Amino acid sequence: MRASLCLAICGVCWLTVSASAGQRPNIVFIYADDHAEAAIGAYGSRINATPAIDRLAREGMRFTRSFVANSICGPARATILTGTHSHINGRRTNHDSFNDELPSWAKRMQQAGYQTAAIGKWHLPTTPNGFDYWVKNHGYYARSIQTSAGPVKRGGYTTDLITDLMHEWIGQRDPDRPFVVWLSHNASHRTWMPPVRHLRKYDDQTIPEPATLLDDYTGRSQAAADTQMRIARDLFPAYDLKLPITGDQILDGAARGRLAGLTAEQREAWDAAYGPKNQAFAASSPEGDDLVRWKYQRYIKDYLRCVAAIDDCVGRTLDFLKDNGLEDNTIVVYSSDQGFYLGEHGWYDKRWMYEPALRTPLIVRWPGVTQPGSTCDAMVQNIDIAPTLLAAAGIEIPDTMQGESLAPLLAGKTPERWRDAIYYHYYQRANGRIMHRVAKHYGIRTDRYKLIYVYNYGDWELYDLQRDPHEVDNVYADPGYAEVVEQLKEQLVQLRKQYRDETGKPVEL
Ligand SMILES: [Ca+2]
Repeated sequence: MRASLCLAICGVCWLTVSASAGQRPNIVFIYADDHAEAAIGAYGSRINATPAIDRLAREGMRFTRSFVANSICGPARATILTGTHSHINGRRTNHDSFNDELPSWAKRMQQAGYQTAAIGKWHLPTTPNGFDYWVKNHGYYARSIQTSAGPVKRGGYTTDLITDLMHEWIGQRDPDRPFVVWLSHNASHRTWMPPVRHLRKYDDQTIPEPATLLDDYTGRSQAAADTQMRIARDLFPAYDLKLPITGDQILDGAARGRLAGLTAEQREAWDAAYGPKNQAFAASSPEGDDLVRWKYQRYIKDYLRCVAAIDDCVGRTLDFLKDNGLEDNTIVVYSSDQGFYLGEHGWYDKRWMYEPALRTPLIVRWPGVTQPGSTCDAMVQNIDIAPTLLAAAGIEIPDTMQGESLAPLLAGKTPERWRDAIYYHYYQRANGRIMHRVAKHYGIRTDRYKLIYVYNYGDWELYDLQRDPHEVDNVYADPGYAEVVEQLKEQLVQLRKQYRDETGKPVEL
């Protein structure tokens, strides 16, 4: 009550009160991987239910316009830590270095007396810095984990395992000092390996298809059609779709390795679940659009089974906090490193600046500050997370951070001069053998429009999101939008200047 009242007067005095009151909040930051808003009940999902994440939304604030700066895993994590765009922190692609010298919320909070932990997927080329305890874990089924204290033999389904590790870490903390833990899931990343308990979930259902599953990319940059992440063509039979390994498929080795990580008991359950489904597929032998639809069902059901496990773990964590008397003084954040294509434009994966991948869920429950069941329509971006965590802890925000604290928004107070556009830049064209081949591009998204520059193709795309929410009608060359194009280009130039991005080809006005 005191915090929100003070925020209404001024953000700075609130920070002072919060820090001096000696009641700095704990923070549990749950970070999924590739979890699209379209697969969250609170965001209006048509395809699944997420009761625990929805509970968090009912008890906190849901951001309806939450975006990323660069829609891919490693770069998103670098942005989250440092509050900077990719060209500033160096991690522009999953293969670039990361400037660990930059201030991060973890380092600042550790210095300020917080107990800090990072548990789960790390995906940066550096050793976790600013964390008292860390666990690095990649993949769905674990036999061992890498920790700050050395390797530990501990197995299980990763989503469950890292949640247990977080609860254990919180349980053994010093209760006299606040804590912050970043729980970073591998789920629901490719190759979508569900837990045994959910292997048959959705078996008797047909998941609704998105409107653009059979998109033909007419009117857009050739780069869209050149993209190699089509459900129809680019999912690998064994690696992605869990069809039998026949020996003549690319990535069979990886598929075998993945299954080798299962225990005998898990493997038995796995084969019992997929075996009959694969036999039915072989017997029906769908072709053409029917085959695309079959692939979509196989893909989306496995994806949603992985999401179901995340949701289970969010529920367990909310219960854990309540049962341990931590609910009232712990901020809980749910977000993802980016969104994902769940069949929109015929795609899986992320990268392109279209809405399903540009958006990312963001839900925050801050007892005494966020109004339960509230929503916030302000444009926010993942560069804002680091300043927000620091503000919540009453710690000064370093001027290297390019985002803004969301603390006023969380208290229901939108500052008079909040941003009216976000800037985006994607850099990673190829990705090893799994060639997504998404062209480098940057762009601007305002409340109504999105302008994208696919600079190595020399192509521009403009979408009127109000009229064309599915982004299939590129109106860049439409004379009726000439003025809009001109204004957006000027604004884009300003954003590139503001964020000091001189990478990629400049905008020609
Ligand atoms: Ca990701």
